[in-house]
Amino acid sequence: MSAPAQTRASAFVDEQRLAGRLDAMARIGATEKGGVNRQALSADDAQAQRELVRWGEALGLKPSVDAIGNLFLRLEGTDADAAPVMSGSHLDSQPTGGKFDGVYGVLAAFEAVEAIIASGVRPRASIDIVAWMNEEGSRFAPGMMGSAVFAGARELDQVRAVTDQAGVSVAAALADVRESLHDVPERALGLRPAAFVEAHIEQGPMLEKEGLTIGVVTGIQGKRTFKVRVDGEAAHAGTSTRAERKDALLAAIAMVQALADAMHDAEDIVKFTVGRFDVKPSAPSVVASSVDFSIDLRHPDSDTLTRLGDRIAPICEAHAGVCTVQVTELSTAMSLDFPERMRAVIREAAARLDLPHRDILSTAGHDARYLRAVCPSGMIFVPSHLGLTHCEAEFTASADLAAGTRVLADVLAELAS
Ligand code: HGY
Ligand code: MN
Ligand code: MN
Repeated sequence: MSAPAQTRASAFVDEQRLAGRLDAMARIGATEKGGVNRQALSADDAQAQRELVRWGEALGLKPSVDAIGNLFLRLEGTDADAAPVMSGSHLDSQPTGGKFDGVYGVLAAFEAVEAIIASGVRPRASIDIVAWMNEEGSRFAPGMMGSAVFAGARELDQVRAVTDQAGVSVAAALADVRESLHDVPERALGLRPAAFVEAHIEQGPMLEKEGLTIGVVTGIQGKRTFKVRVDGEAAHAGTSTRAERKDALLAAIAMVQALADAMHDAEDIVKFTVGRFDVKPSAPSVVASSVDFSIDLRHPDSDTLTRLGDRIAPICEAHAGVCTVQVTELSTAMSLDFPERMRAVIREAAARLDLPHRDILSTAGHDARYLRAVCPSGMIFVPSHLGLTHCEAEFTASADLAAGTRVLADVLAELAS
């Protein structure tokens, strides 16, 4: 029997307070066009984490960080032995990211906990608000490093050794961020939560198109990421003949075109993206000596994802010509479903609040992917205007953000009771 409406935590969610915190975070790493560039383990990321810790301590929450840079704020429950319920997302953004991707889930969890405190209900299990390290994977690839190491899906030292394009390692960047959070105690890796719930913007047009407020996320489509290195030979643009050239750029272009043709499906379900394409030495009068490019391949059907992903290396090799090519798979994540029990808790909370909702598959990736392997997990979506995301025009109405937070507050209160 759930609590009557007037005492439910959702009744204490404050839309303006949430909007104020989102605006404050949006100022950290703000871009000129109204978005954010707050990449993982940057000074802006550190500043956002410090701000979150400051807000948390003002609320009496206990901050901690783990060895891979995940940040936690704990509301102590009455039963210290009970596994905590966790909720959150990520503070890091894409280089020209929006003001809501990730940070909404962290601040919705924060607002939900503040509402639970205001409701006067002391949860039995502790509730941990979490900001996962490097979900986006733009500075350090692949993404979701924090949640993957937390869940034991990636090895700590292997992740700490990854470097960005300037040659800075995760370990070195982590040390800088840790320094700025030097007064925050460390917690051990390997803790297993009782449950995890992530609120997130849909990053697609469906909820808005159908006039709905809440998405009960059924699962996440599969994703495989690769990096491709094409090596040729630098040569003079005026003196070297076509016959003697080893032009890495022309070989890489042939590979990308052949891959795009192979991944093309009439139903437009396959998502094939080359987002990064770095030419060296990138000089107008020098034939390209090397090209590094990224591949992000996604599909809801795991067999199709496997079949298409396995074609990538052979296609690159077949179009290398006189150059050489090396294809490295960075991450392999098959499609997954969230447990029906978690979907039901979210669906019932939305229904109790009279919020129009539907089941929805996530075509974007989220940290909940890794938590799903270690505890019952679920996700709550709110609409994205025109589905715009991973761009500065990303927008979600304040009332929708608050509605998703109300659902989250009741779900967390129920799971932690
Ligand atoms: O790429 C993704 O799906 C996530 O938004 N980082
Ligand atoms: Mn995200
Ligand atoms: Mn994202």
